Amino acid sequence: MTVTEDAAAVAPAKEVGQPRRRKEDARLITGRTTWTDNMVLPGMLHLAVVRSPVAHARITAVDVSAAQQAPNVVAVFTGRDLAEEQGSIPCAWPVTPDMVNPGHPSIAVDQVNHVGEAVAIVVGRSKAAATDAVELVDVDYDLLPPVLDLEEAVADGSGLVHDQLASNTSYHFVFDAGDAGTGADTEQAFADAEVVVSRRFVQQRLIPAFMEPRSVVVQPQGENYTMWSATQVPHVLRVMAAMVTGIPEHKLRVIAPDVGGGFGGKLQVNPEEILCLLLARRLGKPVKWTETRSESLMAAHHGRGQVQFIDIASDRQGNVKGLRVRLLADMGAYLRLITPGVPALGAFMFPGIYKFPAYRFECDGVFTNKVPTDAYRGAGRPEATFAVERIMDELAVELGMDPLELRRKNWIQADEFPFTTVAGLEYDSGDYEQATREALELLGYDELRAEQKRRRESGDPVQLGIGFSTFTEMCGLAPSRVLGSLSYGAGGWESASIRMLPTGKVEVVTGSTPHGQGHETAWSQLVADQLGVPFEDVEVLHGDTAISPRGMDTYGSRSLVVGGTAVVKAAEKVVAKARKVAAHLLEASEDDLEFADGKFAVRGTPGATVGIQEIALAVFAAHNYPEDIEPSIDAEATFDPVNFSFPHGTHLCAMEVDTDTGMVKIRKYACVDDVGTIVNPLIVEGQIHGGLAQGIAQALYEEAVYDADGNLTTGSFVDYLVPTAADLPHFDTATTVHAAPGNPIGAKGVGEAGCIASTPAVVNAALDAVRHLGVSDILMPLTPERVWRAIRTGGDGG
Ligand code: MCN
Repeated sequence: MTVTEDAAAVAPAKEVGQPRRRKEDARLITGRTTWTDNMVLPGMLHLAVVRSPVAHARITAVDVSAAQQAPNVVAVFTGRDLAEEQGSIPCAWPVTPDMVNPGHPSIAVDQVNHVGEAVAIVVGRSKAAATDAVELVDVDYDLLPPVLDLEEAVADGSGLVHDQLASNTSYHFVFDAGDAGTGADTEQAFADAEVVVSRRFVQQRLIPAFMEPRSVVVQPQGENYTMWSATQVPHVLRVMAAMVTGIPEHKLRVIAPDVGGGFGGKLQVNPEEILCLLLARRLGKPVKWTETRSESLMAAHHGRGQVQFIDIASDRQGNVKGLRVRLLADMGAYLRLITPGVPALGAFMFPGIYKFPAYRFECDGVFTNKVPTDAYRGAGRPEATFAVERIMDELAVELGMDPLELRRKNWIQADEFPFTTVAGLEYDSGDYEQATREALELLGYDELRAEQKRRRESGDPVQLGIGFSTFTEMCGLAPSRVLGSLSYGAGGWESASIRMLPTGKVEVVTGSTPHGQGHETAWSQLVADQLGVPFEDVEVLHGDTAISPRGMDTYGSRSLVVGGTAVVKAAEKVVAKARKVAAHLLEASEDDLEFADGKFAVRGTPGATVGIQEIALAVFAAHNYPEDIEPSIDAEATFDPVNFSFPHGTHLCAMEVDTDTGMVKIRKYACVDDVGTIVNPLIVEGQIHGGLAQGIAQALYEEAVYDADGNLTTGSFVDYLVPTAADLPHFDTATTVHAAPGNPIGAKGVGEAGCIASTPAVVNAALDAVRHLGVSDILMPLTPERVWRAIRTGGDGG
């Protein structure tokens, strides 16, 4: 992969780099917008879903007669009723040619495979009527033993989730650097190594827990359908929904209005979206569905869910020689949009920032009787970062080395970029040493180490630990030719168009679909600089397939790097077109024109100027433009990156552990991230804070827990512990800037960085505090009970 892009094309930054407050926030936080559930359409019907209370069973009978008789119920359907038309929820990422996909009906037909799976649907004239009638649907189940544990699911003699399949394994994916030609033979490296450290880590299941629950409204108008959905991916959804339902794509418009968070959880084609479309077609009426919070926790896809077996090889001086990873990845009961691709994406990130000469990765995608997993902030990369940053600490302990010195010895040096890793990725730019130096200072490292020593020596019941995480990630998804070779339905390009309106105001249409990331503000900053127009004169339109017909949507921290670059490129074309009109109006040659601050000026002729905003009016109203251009100052551009972008950073956590009670408290958290050129530092800081909250939550608070029957016992926010601001420490954040060479802005993604980096820093800190008490691992989340037990028993607290 080669990285080339002309950085000179970008206009001087005036807006870019400013901590502009987000222009979208006023309407978002004062409720002056239309969320999907606010939509009320004439004659609208409401959908409620009958969900399975059991994890694994054959459906022997579904009696809907009482529900059908209930007041204000219009219709009740079972999976069998819709068997002909419901198709299968698509999976767009076949990670191996022989991947097994059992298919995923929107409503179960013969068998249910997880608690919360739809078994019937009720359509009512009101939400209350539909919801009440759900209680009247009588389903008989013939129970089957649930398959819940990943390691048991792949053991000989395990029961099967799908009994028509030969095993619970959907696919076996291997990346071997020796075979790929990107590294040495891994088995040999391990055979020759002086030191080998092996560990088993568990990535618990997490729930994306977005603030706005999933919600969808479909309006039929003759043969045409408009779907409003709280989705991250209106463009992808339109293509997939057309394929599943047979509704022609050009008859289907998908709108993602303002969306209250997604975190990967709304990167999906949901059964309920398909069902609303099918019902609107059958019944000829608008249909709405909005989930309750407990439905969301139970039936929206989960994230993570891996057991990781990881081996690291090294010599006695701490020069790493090889890395070997074997993963069991929990797919849940079905493959959803990119379920199998999530661990496969992580495959390329396990080597982290280190120069491993040999690397082998193997992953089994495993079915269990739980709700499917899929993308959750970081998708594969937090899991990989956790494993490598944890095992580096374990190796340091084994070698009796300082964990930072071990990292320093092995990480890629600043003068080695671009660097091709053993996993075959070309890291673009950065300076790990600089970020680490600044993070140590920000944390007050030396003082905290001294305090740790004092507490250790005095036998203080509250011990202090310091944890490291030095990370990079592949984001800015993605070069189409890389992504296209791995999946279908998703390329990595993004499109934008810009039109100057007659009064000089500017409409920017983007294919990215913000759901909390502030694109309206950041894109306005980019355009204001490029066109030299006021920030306030720019309006950014998005999330509607009729308004922005071409788009690949928002995930994988791709929007600025890919979508923002498309905006910059469209702006360049707008300026080029306006230049022709300016030359015509000023009766000058295009070559004699300079463009700065929104004005074209004739070089050497003071006073001969015309503004780009005036040009728009001249073209519209005065028909004053050269013959060889069309009468509009607009342009469209698509950008397809040649490489991923690789933000990096060093995160440090100082943690107090009360050895009497097992309570942990983050004493200080400092991080220095490098996300290349920063468009809006306020947004970037907010993104890092949000990511940190989620990464710390994985380490300390959140876990989707199932009981022995496969019931989700964390089915409400009383049990699923999403931290509030009060549970989190102050974050000391800073940035270094090493521009990305792969896009003209020089930006790298930031949307997932905090989430990827923070989890291992927190766990490493806790272990650093209690390792002298014989603790070498604690299962996440680090609840007081687990920490206490690990201290008492020396196990992992489980
Ligand atoms: N930005 C910047 N300078 C940079 C990098 C980014 O100013 N060098 C700004 C961008 O202009 C954009 C924001 O930071 O306004 C995030 O940009 P980017 O890193 O490109 O990420 P995306 O916009 O593609 O957002 C996706 C990312 C992901 S993958 C998840 S998950 C996530 C996240 O964003 N989900 C979120 N942040 C979220 N924030 C909110 N509020 N809600 C979610 O659901």
